[in-house]
Amino acid sequence: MAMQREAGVQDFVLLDQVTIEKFMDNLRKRYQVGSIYTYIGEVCVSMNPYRQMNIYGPETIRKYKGRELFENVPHVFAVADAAYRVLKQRHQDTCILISGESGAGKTEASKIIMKYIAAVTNAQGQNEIERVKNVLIQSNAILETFGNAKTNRNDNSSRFGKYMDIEFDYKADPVGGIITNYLLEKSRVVQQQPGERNFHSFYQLLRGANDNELRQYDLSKETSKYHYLNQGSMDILTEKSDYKGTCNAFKTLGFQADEVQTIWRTIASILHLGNVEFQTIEEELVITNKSHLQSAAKMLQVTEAELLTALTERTIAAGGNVMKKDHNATQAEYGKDALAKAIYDRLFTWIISRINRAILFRGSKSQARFNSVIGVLDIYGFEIFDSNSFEQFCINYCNEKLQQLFIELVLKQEQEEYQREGIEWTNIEYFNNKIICDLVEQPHKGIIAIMDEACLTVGNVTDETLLGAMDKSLSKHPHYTSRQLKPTDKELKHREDFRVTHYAGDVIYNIKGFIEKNKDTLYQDFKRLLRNSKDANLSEMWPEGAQDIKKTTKRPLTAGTLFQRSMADLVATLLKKEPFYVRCIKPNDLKSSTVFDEERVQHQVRYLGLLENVRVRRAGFVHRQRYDKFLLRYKMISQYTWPNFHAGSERDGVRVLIEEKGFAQDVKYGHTKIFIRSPRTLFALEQQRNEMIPHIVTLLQKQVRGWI
Ligand code: AOV
Ligand code: MG
Repeated sequence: MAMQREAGVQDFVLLDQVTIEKFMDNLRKRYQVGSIYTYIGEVCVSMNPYRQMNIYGPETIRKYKGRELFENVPHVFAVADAAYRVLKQRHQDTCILISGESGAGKTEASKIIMKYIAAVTNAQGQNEIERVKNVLIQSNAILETFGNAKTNRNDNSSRFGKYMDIEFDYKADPVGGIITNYLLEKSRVVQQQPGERNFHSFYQLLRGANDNELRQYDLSKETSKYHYLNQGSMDILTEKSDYKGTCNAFKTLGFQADEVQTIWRTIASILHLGNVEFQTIEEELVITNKSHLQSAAKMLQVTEAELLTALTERTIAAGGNVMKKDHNATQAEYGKDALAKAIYDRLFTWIISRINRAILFRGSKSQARFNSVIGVLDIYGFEIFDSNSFEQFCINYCNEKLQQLFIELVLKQEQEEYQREGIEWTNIEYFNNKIICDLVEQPHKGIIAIMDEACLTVGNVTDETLLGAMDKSLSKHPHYTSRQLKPTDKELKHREDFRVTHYAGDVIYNIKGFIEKNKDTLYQDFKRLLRNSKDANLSEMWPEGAQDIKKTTKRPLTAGTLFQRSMADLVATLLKKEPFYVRCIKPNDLKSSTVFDEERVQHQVRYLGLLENVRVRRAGFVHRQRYDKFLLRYKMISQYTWPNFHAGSERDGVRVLIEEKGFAQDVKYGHTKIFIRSPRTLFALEQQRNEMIPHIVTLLQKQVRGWI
């Protein structure tokens, strides 16, 4: 059993000294015996085991249900239970924030948490609640199929951010939910780095669908035939069974047959589009690979002529006149890729809206009025690749925001609790990454603002001019530098390179493509084309295609600004809830279940601020508990409080017990809670309690016998 194999201390606050060496020793010792979870107070540190662990079954779930954190060995279940108990007992919204770099185990943790919540709710077995639970769990399969891909850091890397609110009724049963998604890395649809793949969905369709289905989509099984799939890795993962899983999940979620058809047809259309090529022959734009053009049109339910026109010319409205302008091969190629990316992005958002429709509660109205929610946040982790672009910039900024939240809340929470309870408090120093968040998001001065300005400038603004503008305003910023500013820096190899010193490490970004990706424009012709598709579902994804061409439209917000706003909304949502944390750590870069890479792990421990976290926790008090709970747990160890204390309040009872046992020097009495400073006291209390239990049991047995 897990109990016997536990090594080291279960909570880092119990270390005899808080040093990086001791911290690492404990983490390593525990990891080596398969104890992947360790606490820092209520924060759960999770090491990715890279193997199936036998610790998520029904029996384990039963052990954690309704229990306090310290009653069992550390587990992410205990955190889920704590968040759930706060919701149930106090009707307070909670959220579970899962962080860590790419491949550290966030998505797995989020699924484990959802599985736990599903398992401990709906004791009465109500049908509608059971349906909602299934939908919540099954939605993951669909989200991963369309939003995850193999990267060089993780075979199943989330390429979008996900925040899910699970809504509970007054009995604390789940009655619904809503998913919010953040910026999908759509550039992956048309291009992948060496060793990486496109989104799982494409491979699932090609390798999982039967011959009959493939014929419908004009597709062949060979992934190498498709340009959008053959640039990166050809690895085969578990597509065949996954395709079935995805199809089953569509069924569970009540997707209609025509909706599922639209989805797979759209995926097929993208593969065909990818194989359409353009050439300029004698100054004429010519399309090669006509059969793919034909198939793409068929899948999108538009005519071949319409698609051809949209791909090769552009409508321009100027001064009330409408004109046509032919593309050259480069423009046509660019437009085609932009179209493929946009189609996939719209499809993904549409699928999520359909999932959200399915999670809506369909039972009685009174029950649907939910009481409180648990939010689960699973984002794309911090990542550094050989080549980093706008997408990595957004992803890493998102991680900065989450780290900022952790810093603020962990400090704030502690401080507030001490204040609330009337206890003195000493401050602990932290590296505050607010300076990096500001570097990115500050109005007028931040990178996003500078990018926007470049995108709004009329005329020929290139990525190089953008970089020049950034260099000019940010040259003195301690977390920013570039090739131009530091020509001697060997790591900054290209003229277009700039470096941001993130909380989790240095990342060198290449400015190429930033302007295009930030503008994120798609020719109006494409929007009209798809709006006019005979496929009603597809048409629904393109509402703005119905707009009159002559009407001038407001310039849409840039991708950077939209992302920044969505991050601000997310933070605002999270701040309203009581947070719980899971801090995921990746043991090595080899996906190995045995290697504990000292350097890599230590780096993560440092940048996650875990040591400071322990210090804050210890500088204050390692343990705090409400007087009533404390008395209930330990009253058997004192003659004054066993079996009941009658000589005053619960607080008085606790004081009497503590004084009798000689711990008075080590505790402080807050207004509602007792605060214990040293782990030793807690241990001593626990030990004495353990010693008393057999006596109490015998005593009770005698009593029972007496009654019989
Ligand atoms: P991530 O979500 O943190 O990365 P994942 O949750 O996808 O990372 O984990 C990566 C891989 O590690 C999984 O596919 C599993 O093989 C393995 N793994 C993680 N946690 C566990 C666990 N508890 N038990 C067994 N295997 C596990 V990213 O989405 O790339 O930031 O963007
Ligand atoms: Mg993930």
